[in-house]
Amino acid sequence: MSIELQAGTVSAVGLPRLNRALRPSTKAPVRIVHLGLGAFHRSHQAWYTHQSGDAAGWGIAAFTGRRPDAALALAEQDGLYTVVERGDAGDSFVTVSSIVEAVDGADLQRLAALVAAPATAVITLTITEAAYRLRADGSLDTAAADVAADLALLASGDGHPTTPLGRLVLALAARRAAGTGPLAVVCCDNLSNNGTVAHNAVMGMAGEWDAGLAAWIEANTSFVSTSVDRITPRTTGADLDAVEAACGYRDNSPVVAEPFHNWVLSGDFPAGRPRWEDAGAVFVADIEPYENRKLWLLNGAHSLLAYAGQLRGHSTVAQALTDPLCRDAVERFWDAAEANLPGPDLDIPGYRAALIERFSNARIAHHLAQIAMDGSTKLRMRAVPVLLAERGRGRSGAAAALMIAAWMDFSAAAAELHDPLAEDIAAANTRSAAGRTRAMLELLSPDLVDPAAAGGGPVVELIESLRGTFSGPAVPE
Ligand code: CS2
Repeated sequence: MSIELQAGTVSAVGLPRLNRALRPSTKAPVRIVHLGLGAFHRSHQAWYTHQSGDAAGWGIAAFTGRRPDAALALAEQDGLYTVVERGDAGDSFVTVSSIVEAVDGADLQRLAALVAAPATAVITLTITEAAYRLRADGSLDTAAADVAADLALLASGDGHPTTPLGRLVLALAARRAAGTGPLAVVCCDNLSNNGTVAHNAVMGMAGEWDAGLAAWIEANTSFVSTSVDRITPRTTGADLDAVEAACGYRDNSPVVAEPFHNWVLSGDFPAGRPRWEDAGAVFVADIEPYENRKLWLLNGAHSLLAYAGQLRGHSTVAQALTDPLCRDAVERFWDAAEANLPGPDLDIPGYRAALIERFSNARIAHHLAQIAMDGSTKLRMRAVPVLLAERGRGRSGAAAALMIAAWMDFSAAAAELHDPLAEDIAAANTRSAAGRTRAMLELLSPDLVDPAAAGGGPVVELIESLRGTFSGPAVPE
């Protein structure tokens, strides 16, 4: 959490702290375990669960990632928090009660006990795209320092892995040992085919540790794919005050989100699930078109704006979109993406128009710096597939290549880079022009530099020609 925690049970103006005594609410039994307690989980999956018709039967135990802060703040409020729905015209407030336990992610004993419990039916994940630690070819990067360290810890029987994958595998081992049967793992990170990605990452980790466990997971775990959507910027101190003024209580863990929300899911739930459809979730047989529509159009435009916009001196999505150079790049990228999305059922023109409206919501301060993180992982999903599809159709793919060129310019200029491949990127940036571009492309996808790749082929020169497009500030100083 980026907000400062304010200790105590009352606010500066004497308002009581939000909790279940103040706002009596059913404390549902834990049937969902979540890994990655952050703002997005609270504005999305926990909000959907709260809005389900059978919410009284489905409590969530949510575990943090690296730091315990979010769990500590929420635990002080018995798991209750406010979702501020921030529209163009104003705010509305919902007190959400579906999280019944907020736990420090390092508490692996509690995690194992809950995952092993017979009542637990679903594990949801928002652990970030980068946490799946996949190589450009889609397999688990067992050489990544934290993965290798966790594998060594698991092998030694230490029982305290630190990565979300290591912790999940350990907890699944506890379920196997307890004999409590199959369950669903629902990946809610922005990755294409995210169920398969989660499957491959978990199986990669489990397989290295214990072949018997890997076989059990294969037979007993349903990896559900989902497309998740709700713009959720970081909470600020001003948001805490807005909640206090509107709700008459102090909430140290509110979350601000746009009114729009969307959740498309595909897969089986062998031990049941909440009626998320009551809150608008959609269950489909083939998720790929929805996933690509969201990842390419929404997230692709976000990443393009994150790099191009910051190079031009903007700090939020809404600001960057008012810059004609950025807006034009987004529209051209959308044209390229649209040419590779199927049929009229997806209503791409309507989706694009809605995105312009959502991005222009100036009451949501969605910071480009937040979106710019972990670019090497995000661009594999957001730029590379459109670039390769365009080249496969005999076109240059320049609109998608421009996103990659902007990422490279941004990476070269940034004082500090938040990226799982930050060291490789820094090493690439010490090389001369074409060598640097080639090295950066290799980090995204081998197909971008392989002359024999289907539809791909070298795009080094194309990218080189696009470098510097956004290098001038939008407003001369
Ligand atoms: C954003 C997403 O930070 C990012 O990479 O593109 O978090 C985006 O806001 C969500 O996917 C919206 O649903």
